[in-house]
Amino acid sequence: MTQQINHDAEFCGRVPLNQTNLIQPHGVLLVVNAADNSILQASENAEEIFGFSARDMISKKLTDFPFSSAYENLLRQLNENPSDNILARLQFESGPHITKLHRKGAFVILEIEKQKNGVQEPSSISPYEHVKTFMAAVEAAATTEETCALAATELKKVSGFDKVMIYRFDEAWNGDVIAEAKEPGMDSYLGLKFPASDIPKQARELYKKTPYRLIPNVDYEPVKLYPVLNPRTNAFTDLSDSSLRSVAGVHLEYLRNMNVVASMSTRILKDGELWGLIACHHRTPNYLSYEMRSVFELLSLVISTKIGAVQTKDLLAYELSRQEQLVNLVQKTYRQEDPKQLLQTLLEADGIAVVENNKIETGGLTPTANEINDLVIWLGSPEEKKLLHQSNLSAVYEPAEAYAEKASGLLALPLEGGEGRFILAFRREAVRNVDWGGNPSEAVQFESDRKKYHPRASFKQWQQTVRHTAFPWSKELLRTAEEVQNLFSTYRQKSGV
Ligand code: BLA
Repeated sequence: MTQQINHDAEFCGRVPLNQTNLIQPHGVLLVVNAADNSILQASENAEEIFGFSARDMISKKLTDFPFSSAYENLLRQLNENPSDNILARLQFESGPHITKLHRKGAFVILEIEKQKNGVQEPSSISPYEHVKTFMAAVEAAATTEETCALAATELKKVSGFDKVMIYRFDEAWNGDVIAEAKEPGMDSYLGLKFPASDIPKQARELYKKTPYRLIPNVDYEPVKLYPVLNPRTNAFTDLSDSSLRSVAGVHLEYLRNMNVVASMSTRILKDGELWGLIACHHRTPNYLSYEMRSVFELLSLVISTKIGAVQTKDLLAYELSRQEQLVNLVQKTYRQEDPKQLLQTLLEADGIAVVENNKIETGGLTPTANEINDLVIWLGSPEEKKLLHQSNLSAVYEPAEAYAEKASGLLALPLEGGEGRFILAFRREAVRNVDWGGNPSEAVQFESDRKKYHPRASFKQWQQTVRHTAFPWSKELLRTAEEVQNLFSTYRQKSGV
């Protein structure tokens, strides 16, 4: 198996996103002192909204403008909930504009969106009609994949993006493209996996506060804040939660390498955690209206609710059959019948070993008695009788390489009542081919000075064969295993076997 470098944690995860005083030009940004409403910094395009240059703006207070009382209302809301992002339509010199406010320490950051730059809504039907159609269609979807495929198709229709993908994070924060709707002639990423470092952890973290990230044109001319440093702190103002914040260079290069000119990503949360993204690409500049972005937000909620419902239904079915099997297991144990076959079914294993008093009983596909003996010595006596589960046993216990085909997966249930009492469940190797969107080992390309770096240039399918790995033990299965462990521990104590 290819050993992968974890660029997510080691390198890309440290690219600072707050060390910039630049914004994208599709809006104007002001940094305001929350205490006295004085304007401390303004983006150099302020004139386009306010009719005053950035230099002139910083001698003013927000209360000097006609929207003053509306602003003070918003400020009150923000003071009550300082972690909120507040959106409002405020009246400026140049007309009404969508404005976002958020708090950063002692400062309020205002981001005023410029008008839509003449891009037509792609569809004559109201976006809300599309939402209705989508919600009705999604009712009938039976799986997560089906739901996501419907969402991608509908969102492409409604937004006019050239490509809409649904991207699901795996347990290591790599992402799988599980649904895609695209214009003919564009590269397809459906079924491909992208390494975690493509959206490193500090970039993922931002979705906790901001539901989407919009980059209307990767070839934008960044706009500076004036003055460069915040006069209160003599440092850059932290723009990490700002929607207009200029984009990290490495990501702009990444999008260019994908032949993408505009990009938008909307979070999909599940149980409060980032589950995935709706990732959209366009081959020409695309400024999406605020209304359309709201549709994305709404549909991302519908998707996560549906995913939750599908999973609850599957879990319920699993729970029912598990309960039945557990009852069977209890009966078998008390009747002193051989439980191995049932354990194998219950733990979804290819082989089972029951180890007790230096006696090893096996059923199904397992390593030899000697190999199991050595394995038990290696397992020792786990603290608090914690379960041990591995889907790549030879990575942590080298001798297992010799029998990887038979047993790459191990679930060890240490039992009460003496050293070396275990139920061991084994899973055979399941050779997996993983299709990556470009070679993940080449995710970061360093120049010869080892300082400058670039993202990979190719996203063509790159196949990795993963060996010595079994299907992982699911969270639900581990709960079942704990119940089995309790049952056998109690049985032992009661019967004194
Ligand atoms: C940001 N990377 C992002 C974002 C996405 C991706 C969606 C959020 C911004 C956006 O919406 O465009 C990645 N986009 C993808 C992926 C697909 C897609 C995987 O459409 C697949 C279909 N990126 C690199 C390397 C580094 C890196 C090597 O390739 C670091 C060294 C970093 N990506 C990186 C950073 C950001 C980012 C720092 C945040 C950009 C910002 O907010 O300024």
